[in-house]
Amino acid sequence: MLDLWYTENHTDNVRFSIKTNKHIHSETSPFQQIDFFESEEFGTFFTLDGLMMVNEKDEFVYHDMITHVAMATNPNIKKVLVIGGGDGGTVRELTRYASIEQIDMVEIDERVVRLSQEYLPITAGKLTDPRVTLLFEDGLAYVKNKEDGYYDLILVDSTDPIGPGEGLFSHDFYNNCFRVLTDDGILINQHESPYYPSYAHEMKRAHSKIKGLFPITRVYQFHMPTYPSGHWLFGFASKKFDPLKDADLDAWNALGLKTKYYNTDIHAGAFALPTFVKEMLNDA
Ligand code: AAT
Repeated sequence: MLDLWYTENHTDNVRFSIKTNKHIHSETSPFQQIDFFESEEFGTFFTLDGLMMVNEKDEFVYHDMITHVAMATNPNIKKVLVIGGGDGGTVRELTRYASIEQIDMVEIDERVVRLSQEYLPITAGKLTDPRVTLLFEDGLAYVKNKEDGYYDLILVDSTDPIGPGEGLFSHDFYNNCFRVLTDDGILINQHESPYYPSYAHEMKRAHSKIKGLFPITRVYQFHMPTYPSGHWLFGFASKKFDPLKDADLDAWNALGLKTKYYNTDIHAGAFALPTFVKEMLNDA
């Protein structure tokens, strides 16, 4: 029997491989190369331009952490914008909150959504929730044209800053996010990884831009087995709420949501960063 391995470069000197049973789908969309695979260890997974985006086994870590930290900080969030996130996992977690009234998802590549609906119903299953509006356009242009003070929460569930995701790491983009957020709005953004220098460089760049715009800026971490180094970060930027001082963790627990990674101990713990990460962020 032939061994079929999916391999991606995490750096020029480090590779990560997954044994696969099947290469289910491959196409080049107008924006990127899209591939879906089936594997024993990670179930179905898909890659964009040769980088792991989502798999059935560890997606809960990422989607819990992008969503619940902000939702526990401000339980009154009603209007949410998701940028990217075509697999639907972030939207799935948001739809669990009865209090959320509107979820707009702006994804540049409709093909990611349609293929996820076909092959990854585990993440895409809630994209048909009546509160969800799908918009297929560039998130950068979307926030540029949106009116001031509209969203309570923006979740930037984007690819890394290469290819179509590049603009979602620009000063212009973060500035427009600030503008379209309400006075107590929160922005969660892709913050890359502190470990390998090429990723740490992007982390610092993103952080320095956001630090100059929002009064409250924090970074929190989680364990993502299939992302480079397994050590991944999101940025928490906000106009009013501090994720540690202002979070109503008892109120979040009272909602009774069952989660597999996030809990209110993790909420506090995730903001405790290793010394080398703190130093890099202070320098940023
Ligand atoms: N839920 C985790 C999945 C992703 S995929 C990120 C999505 O961002 C992709 O579907 C991609 O098409 C979309 N995207 C990229 N650029 C833009 C843009 N400019 N506007 C709107 N959507 C965009 C995240 C994986 C993170 C991987 C970290 N290594």
